[in-house]
Amino acid sequence: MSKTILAAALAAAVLLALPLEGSADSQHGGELLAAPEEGHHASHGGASPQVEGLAGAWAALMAGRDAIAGDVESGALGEIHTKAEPLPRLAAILLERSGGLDAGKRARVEGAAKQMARVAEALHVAADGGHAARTRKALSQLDGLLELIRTQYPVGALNEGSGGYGDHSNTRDSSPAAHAHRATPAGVVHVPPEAIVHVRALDTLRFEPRRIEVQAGIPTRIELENAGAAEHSLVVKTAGGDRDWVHIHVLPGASEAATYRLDTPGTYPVLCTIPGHTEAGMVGELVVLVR
Ligand SMILES: [Cu+2]
Repeated sequence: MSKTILAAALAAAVLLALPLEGSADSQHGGELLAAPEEGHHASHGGASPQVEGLAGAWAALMAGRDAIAGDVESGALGEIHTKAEPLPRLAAILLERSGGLDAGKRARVEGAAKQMARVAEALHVAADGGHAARTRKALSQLDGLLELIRTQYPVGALNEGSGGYGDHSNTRDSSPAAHAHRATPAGVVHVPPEAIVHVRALDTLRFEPRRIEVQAGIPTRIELENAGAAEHSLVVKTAGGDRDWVHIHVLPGASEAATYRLDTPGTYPVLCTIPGHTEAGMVGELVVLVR
């Protein structure tokens, strides 16, 4: 990787970061979605969840999701109905607090917030009917919506104590804040990259290039560009397989990146973890070279 290319890429990233701050036209974001029906929730005795700010709304959504996932995992479907019910309202609250997003991203959050009602309904119908497999499927749809929502925000905007809007490049970091509902990929570091690797995800369910190389111990920015119309990810598991070493998820037409330092030389499988993609051959190789 030449230093010139690196410098140019970093300069571009800085330029891309600038427009974000001023893009808010948008104390009107909250009007896009009708106010939730409080009475409906009151009838189930549910108190309003305490949610403060954008991060609070997101945390409440994720807490709800995790509670449901725990029940799905243990097969205790009895309370999923109650747990799923606040989700659409929480998504509406999140949207109301998303005035800083540009119109396109806010529209995507709005769309996902609307679908949240349908998915919450599917969850509770499946759970009430005792259909574990259908409940699981609805949960994965919920996860898809949450992921879609998450990726509309700059890094940190959904996490408390962070800088919020305006301090990010347009190519968002898939680092810890961005993957708040997952474990942080083990290889992520927060230092300036010394090299860049660019990978394209194609709708032919291929990575291009299929083989990527990084130098052991060198902080390397891994960029994943989605050139297709489907979601894709680039995931490398740790040697033990229990964690993601690298995990970048990217929506259609977007690019995502994070800086990784991978210290253990070797050749590791790369997977796209979007359902069906690995099976269809969307795999590759990550080679960590000895320095
Ligand atoms: Cu894929």
